[in-house]
Amino acid sequence: MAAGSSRILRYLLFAFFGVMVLYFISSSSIPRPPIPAIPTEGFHWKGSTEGPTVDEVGGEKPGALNGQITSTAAVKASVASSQPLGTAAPMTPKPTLGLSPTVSTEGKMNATFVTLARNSDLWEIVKSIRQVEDRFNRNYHYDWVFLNDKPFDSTFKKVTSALISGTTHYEEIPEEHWSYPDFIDQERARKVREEMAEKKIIYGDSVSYRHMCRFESGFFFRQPIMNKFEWYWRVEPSIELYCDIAYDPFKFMADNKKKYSFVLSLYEYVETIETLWDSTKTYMQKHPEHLVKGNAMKWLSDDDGESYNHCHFWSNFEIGNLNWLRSPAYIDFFEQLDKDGGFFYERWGDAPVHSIAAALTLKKEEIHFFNDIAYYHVPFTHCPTGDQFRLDHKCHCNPKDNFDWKGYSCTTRWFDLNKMAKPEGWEDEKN
Ligand SMILES: Nc1nc2c(ncn2[C@@H]2O[C@H](COP(=O)(O)OP(=O)(O)O)[C@@H](O)[C@H]2O)c(=O)[nH]1
Ligand SMILES: [Mg+2]
Repeated sequence: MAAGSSRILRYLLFAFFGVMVLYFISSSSIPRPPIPAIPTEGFHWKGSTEGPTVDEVGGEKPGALNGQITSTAAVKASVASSQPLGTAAPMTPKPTLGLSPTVSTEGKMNATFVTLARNSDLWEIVKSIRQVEDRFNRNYHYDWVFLNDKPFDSTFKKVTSALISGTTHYEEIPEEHWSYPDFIDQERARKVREEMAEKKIIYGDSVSYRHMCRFESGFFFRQPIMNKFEWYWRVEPSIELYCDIAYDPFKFMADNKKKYSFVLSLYEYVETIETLWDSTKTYMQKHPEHLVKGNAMKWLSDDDGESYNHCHFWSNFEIGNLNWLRSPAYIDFFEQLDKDGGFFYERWGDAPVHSIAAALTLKKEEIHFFNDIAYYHVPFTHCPTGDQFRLDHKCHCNPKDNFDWKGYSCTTRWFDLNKMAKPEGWEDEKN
């Protein structure tokens, strides 16, 4: 009896081990979700005061982190979603990581995008950022500087840094760069605003618009953060970029000795700059040493400098050299204008200010028309002329909207002054 039951026990034990072996073999072939390899905490956009930045934890290496992420942008995107991945449900779809493959950042220029914005501009500036990234910067990862007369809030920082593939910087403008200088008669300035409001001049009654124009004319390039850079590309909210930019415009500028550039030009609203040319003449008399031989004065004036024809480059788009803006030639110009008070007693815009300075203090060859940067800022479009060009550059603008050759544009004058051949088909786009 004892021998019989021990035999049964042995059979049972064999059967049990057999079942266990079969179970292990079959379960080891069940596919398992991969274990996420992304660190789960402590990431912050550059400029944040808490915790290490992506760069500090080595996120800048393309293809790092287990091959799951291909760029700093992707790291940031995953960080911005701030999902602690160790606790995420295994089947949750991953955020769309990795735009297209990164190119080498060797030979990158000392350059940055720069945007002046309010917190309330967030949902318009993100549209611009998305376009700049998709059309260009996702392959280059240039920095982006944000400037504001108030502190940027955490939503603004979080959303913009998640979209930008380079390092982002957020700076508050010092009060002395966004207020009335002591020599300005504020009562006189107030009366001007009332008069302009009655005449329905755009932004005529706005104080903040005047501070903005003065800041863009005289101070953005002198902010401590901007001193780190040599080149800037200005981006405003709600712009569009219509074509791929498959080369580095900063490098193009440097290689071709350019200092300032534009995509749209037009005539300024005369009521806003009645005495701007008088101040310019004072500057020209005081500082003949800054007037460069071979400059573009003929683009500004049809009578050798006696009067201004109101042509200006539209400065909501600019790629330029910061050292030129920081040069005595430019600073002396700004200071003359500032003392004369037209930022407040009229409504001088930074576009004619930058344009006049560029046309007087640079050689005309140092100013570049970026035909291949197709651009929109309400209400004007630069859509490159030529069907094949637009197809080759994957453009999505309507050629009918192109402003270049219309009567109110100054770009035809620019081509004529520089003896540049106009593209085939330009005459069909005149009207
Ligand atoms: N921080 C800040 N930025 C401003 C202010 N007003 C305008 N801006 C920015 O200055 C730039 C020009 O302003 P915008 O309203 O686009 O003027 P417009 O293009 O001439 O119609 C944009 O980048 C705005 O975001 C302001 O009061 N504060
Ligand atoms: Mg604008």
